[in-house]
Amino acid sequence: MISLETLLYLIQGERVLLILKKRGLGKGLFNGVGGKVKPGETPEQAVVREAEEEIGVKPIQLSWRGLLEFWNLENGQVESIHYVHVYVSEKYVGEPRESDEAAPLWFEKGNIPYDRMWEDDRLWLPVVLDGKRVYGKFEFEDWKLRKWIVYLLQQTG
Ligand code: 6OG
Repeated sequence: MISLETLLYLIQGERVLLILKKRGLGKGLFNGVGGKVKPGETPEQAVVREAEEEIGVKPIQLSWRGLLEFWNLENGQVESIHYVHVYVSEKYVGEPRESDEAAPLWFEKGNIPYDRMWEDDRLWLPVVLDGKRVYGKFEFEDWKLRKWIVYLLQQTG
């Protein structure tokens, strides 16, 4: 199964909004807002829809910050591949609120709870929060991170 997904980090000054996922993939972990891109949607449209659904906020300016590939292997076989477009937004309408899916919480950029997040996040999120763009490929075997590579993308314009 190959799926196209999104991740969004809302930023307010030195703070970042994470959500505690209450169900689905990554339940019990902090992550950005996001989910699968539906047929007919662009990743930007999907991430705006997910922000509205998960925390009741409408991003009005998105900055594309990277592409991540997550390869999940089980018993040596590729089970799923997730292509995830990453965005940050400093401008949005509404106040983050809890939903069935997610509980939002602000963190200082220097105090991100990496020990309660996916193992890959500490490898690329600091770079994104530093204003840069990344490409990363991460191979998980039985949900443990086994191999990874992260490139810093050249800034154009
Ligand atoms: P739903 O299936 O809940 O969308 N996602 C990951 N995020 C991180 N940081 N690391 C991973 O490594 C991830 N795998 C998936 C993408 C799943 C959400 O979880 C993200 C989506 O925002 C394994 O609709």
